[in-house]
Amino acid sequence: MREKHLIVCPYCSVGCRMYVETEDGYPVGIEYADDIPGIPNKGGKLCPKGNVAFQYAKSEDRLTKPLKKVAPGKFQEISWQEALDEVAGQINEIKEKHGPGALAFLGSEKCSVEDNYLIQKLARAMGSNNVEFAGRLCQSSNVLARTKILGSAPQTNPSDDVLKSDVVVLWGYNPAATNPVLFGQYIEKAILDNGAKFIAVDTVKTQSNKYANLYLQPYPGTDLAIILAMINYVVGNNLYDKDFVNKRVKGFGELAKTVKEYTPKWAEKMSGVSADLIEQAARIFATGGKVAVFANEGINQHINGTTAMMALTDLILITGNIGKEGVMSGVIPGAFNGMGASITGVNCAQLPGAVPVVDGEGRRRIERAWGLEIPDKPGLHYVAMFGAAYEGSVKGLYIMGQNPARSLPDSAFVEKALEKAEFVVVQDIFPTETTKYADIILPAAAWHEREGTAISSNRRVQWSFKAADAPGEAKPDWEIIVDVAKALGLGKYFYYSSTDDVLSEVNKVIPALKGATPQRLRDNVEGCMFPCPDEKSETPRLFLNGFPTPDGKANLIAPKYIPPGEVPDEEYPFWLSNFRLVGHFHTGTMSFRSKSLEDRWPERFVYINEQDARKLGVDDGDLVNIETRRNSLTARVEVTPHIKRGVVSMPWHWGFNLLTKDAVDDLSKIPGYKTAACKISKVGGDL
Ligand SMILES: Nc1nc2c(c(=O)[nH]1)N[C@H]1C(S)=C(S)[C@@H](COP(=O)(O)OP(=O)(O)OC[C@H]3O[C@@H](n4cnc5c(=O)[nH]c(N)nc54)[C@H](O)[C@@H]3O)O[C@H]1N2
Ligand SMILES: Nc1nc2c(c(=O)[nH]1)N[C@H]1C(S)=C(S)[C@@H](COP(=O)(O)OP(=O)(O)OC[C@H]3O[C@@H](n4cnc5c(=O)[nH]c(N)nc54)[C@H](O)[C@@H]3O)O[C@H]1N2
Ligand code: SF4
Ligand SMILES: [Mo]
Repeated sequence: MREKHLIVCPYCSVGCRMYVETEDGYPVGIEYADDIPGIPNKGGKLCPKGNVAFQYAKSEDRLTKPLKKVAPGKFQEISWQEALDEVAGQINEIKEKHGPGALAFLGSEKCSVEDNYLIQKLARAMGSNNVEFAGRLCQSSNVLARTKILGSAPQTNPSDDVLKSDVVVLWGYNPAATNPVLFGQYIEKAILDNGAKFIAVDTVKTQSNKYANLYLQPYPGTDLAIILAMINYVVGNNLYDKDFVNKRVKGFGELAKTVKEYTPKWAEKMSGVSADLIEQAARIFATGGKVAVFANEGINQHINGTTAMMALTDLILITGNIGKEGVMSGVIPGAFNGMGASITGVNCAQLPGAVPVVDGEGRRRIERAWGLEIPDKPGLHYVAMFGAAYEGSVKGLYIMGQNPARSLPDSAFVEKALEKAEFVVVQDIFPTETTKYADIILPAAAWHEREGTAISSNRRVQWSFKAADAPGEAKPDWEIIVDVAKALGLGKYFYYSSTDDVLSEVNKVIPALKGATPQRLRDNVEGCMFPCPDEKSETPRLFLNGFPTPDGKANLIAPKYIPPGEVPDEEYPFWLSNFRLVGHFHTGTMSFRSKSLEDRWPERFVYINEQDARKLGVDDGDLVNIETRRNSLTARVEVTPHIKRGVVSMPWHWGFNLLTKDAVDDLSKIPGYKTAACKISKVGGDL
């Protein structure tokens, strides 16, 4: 029998919808969801990954039974009962011997709202705030910057507001590759059809940036200098929005004083972008009309990422580009449920609904709802968990839907930390570089094999329906967590027998999701934009009547310049950065298993500027060794005019994090992934 089932795309955060066609319960194809108004991909458009949205899950090496490590690298199938007994026994023992702080948990942007809500509740029920997900590696800089200044972090306006913008800014963001349907449906149309002015800032001249009116190409990690100089120019030339500043923001005087020294000429020296271009960009930003700003990993993932995002938020505020129709800014969680994992409190310092762990009143409200005590001190952030595992204070790791052995910086160190941990549980759909270190592996159902909620980067809460059965004994993540909790003796708090039960509790605990009920989401497949205070309403635009701060005003922060993390020197003379390809996703566990993607994007490469290539004596297709202070990797050369002299950049999907340094931003604790210093030498052989 042929059927079709509506799912949310399991890749990026645009939240596109598609039907999975099944024949006798087996997925056979994707059909466009062109009959649903209101969804991000209305009209049915999909990108190369969306077109093969379930292909990875049909791979023959899916995990189908619980596995137990019997010798290094050797695993044996065991029953679910044995697995649950083993997991609960070890976790309880670690807690008894070493206290709850010796346990650490990871949730995932690859799992549903329900799964993530439960993993953080499990951590807290065990007495530990050590619970994180890749949001720390991804958006934490912008989240912190905007929370401090505006009181709220998510994207401000619906995506189609971009069609009403006069200026579009893409800053360290390549949506043609990373959020392709958002790019095609809205950003490209705003630029090409509506004639919006377009400013792009990126270390690589990408596909997204080809129509830019102004293209700024900084050295990695120097964006902060450019933003400070733009503020300097806007303030110095009286181009700021006085009315908006008077009515809606505080701290202008201090900001104006601080940026005085950060002139465009100074920023030219720091960033390698001419003062003239910086001034032009500032003028357009301040006087060009309504501005839509999309800023992402090119700014976030630096040790000065939070400060740069604070400066950018200041610039948006003093030019009055927030709190109205036709503008846009805010965090862009990257993976399909990054927003959902974030709002459910998979965060060592935040409880569900972005309640700080240290907010006594907020914490007690959640404690009452759960009937559990929550530790009142923040736990360990993502990178610190692995440092603690290495030095021995974290002994038990429960990892759901993360591949830290490849996604964290300095992978060789992370692998040592995983090896040292006493007990590691990994709940995944495939064997990965991380499962190698697991003591117990729990097989999970893939996204289209279960139902659940996902939230797009545009705050759209959507229901995804079950399309097919999971292979073997694999189970939905939420069900596994409930079974583990029961085995740990926490059954009273984990009473759920369906995803509806979990989402109903989420509706009660997180005010912004109160009205996103299971019934509403099932009946209205276009979903709703949170905050949804009740079942009838949603909030397309934020801050129309003030900011969620005590007095309703935004608090400008006066940022000081912080240089990039690792800069070139005589021994390591090149700047090294990295980016994503449209055809691959993160550490590749999914996209490498999709034949059509793997065929088109087969291997690691490095962009090298034409003049550098000549000096190094390398040509297109040659192999080079890229070496940093941590490690080295071989990559195929792609000579290009689209990167600055002295800078090289690579996609990070193929083991790139061997090269990166584990230094983090002091404020947000995001790793400074996007800068390193390297040396390059030509090599023979093959990849
Ligand atoms: N195809 C695909 N799509 C994805 C993902 C994926 O892995 N593959 N991942 C998803 C996730 S989780 C995320 S977070 C998003 C990320 O989405 P993006 O932020 O678009 O991702 P990146 O390509 O890592 O970085 C964006 C751009 O920053 C540039 N850049 C690097 N260093 C600097 C710098 O110092 N300054 C400036 N100005 N630019 C710099 C890079 O050249 C790149 O073009 O993508 C999501 N979508
Ligand atoms: N150098 C460098 N490193 C980076 C970045 C960068 O730009 N440069 N970006 C960072 C960013 S933004 C991010 S978001 C992180 C991503 O870091 P990770 O989230 O660790 O990376 P993924 O490869 O997406 O790993 C997700 C895991 O979930 C599994 N999975 C998929 N579906 C399911 C499911 O339904 N259930 C379960 N249980 N598991 C599932 C996959 O098999 C995979 O093992 O990487 C970070 N690392
Ligand atoms: S743009 Fe993102 S959500 Fe849409 S089909 Fe592509 S990967 Fe999926
Ligand atoms: Mo991300």
